[in-house]
Amino acid sequence: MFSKAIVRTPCPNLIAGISSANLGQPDYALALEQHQQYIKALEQCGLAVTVLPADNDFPDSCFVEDTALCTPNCAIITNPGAASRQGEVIDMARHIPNFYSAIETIEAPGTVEAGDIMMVGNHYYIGLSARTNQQGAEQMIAHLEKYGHSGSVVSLSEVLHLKTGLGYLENNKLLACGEFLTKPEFQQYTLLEVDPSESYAANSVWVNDTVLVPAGYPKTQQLIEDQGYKTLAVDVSEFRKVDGGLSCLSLRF
Ligand code: CIR
Repeated sequence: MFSKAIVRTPCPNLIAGISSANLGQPDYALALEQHQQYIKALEQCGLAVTVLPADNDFPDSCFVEDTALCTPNCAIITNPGAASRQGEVIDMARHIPNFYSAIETIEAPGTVEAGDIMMVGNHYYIGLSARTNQQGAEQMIAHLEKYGHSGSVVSLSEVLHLKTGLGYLENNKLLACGEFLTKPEFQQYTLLEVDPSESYAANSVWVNDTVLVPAGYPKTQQLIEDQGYKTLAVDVSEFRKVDGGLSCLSLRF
């Protein structure tokens, strides 16, 4: 179970966030409203949410998930692979000591964005992507092992981050689409196959027995409900325009 979350208010420069979506620029006012609803959803799931202020120097800074990995035993500040995002970790590193005493960092030439990391119990799958490299993953695994966790790498080629295409819903159930459906390391889980027309909804998030699902993906919402989960649909349409999803908008621990 999680008890806390950290989010960061989107900044006006969000409209200049890195994007491959081809969906136009986010509507900033609507993004702020959706962010408020997102915070409410986390609170409804029982989390105490710390809201960090907007930082207009970093267009993608509301996607806090990428800047740190928060485990039960330690926090690891990442080194994002996207050059425009590397400075985001400086401010995050100032806040993490409010929650953790055991803190590690990923150092160049290693890069990691924690959207590439999926927690399954005590084990952490680390996607090797355009943003997370082998050296970063190796540093991450060494840090995790120091604190009693384990980690392993997963290759990926079709999506931005590992959790763009995967969502672990606890109870051995794994929401997956595309390339992840056939990877040998995930065959031990009950795979819940996301329809390709709703691949964005693979980034749904388990939070204390409720699954947050992006609004507008009814097949995936039904698929998850059919497994006995309570769901909460949250509209993140403006974040999708800059390749962001539900998980990216918070650190949950
Ligand atoms: C980026 O490209 O870095 C942002 N526009 C989106 C980050 C999404 N984060 C995530 O999937 N964890």
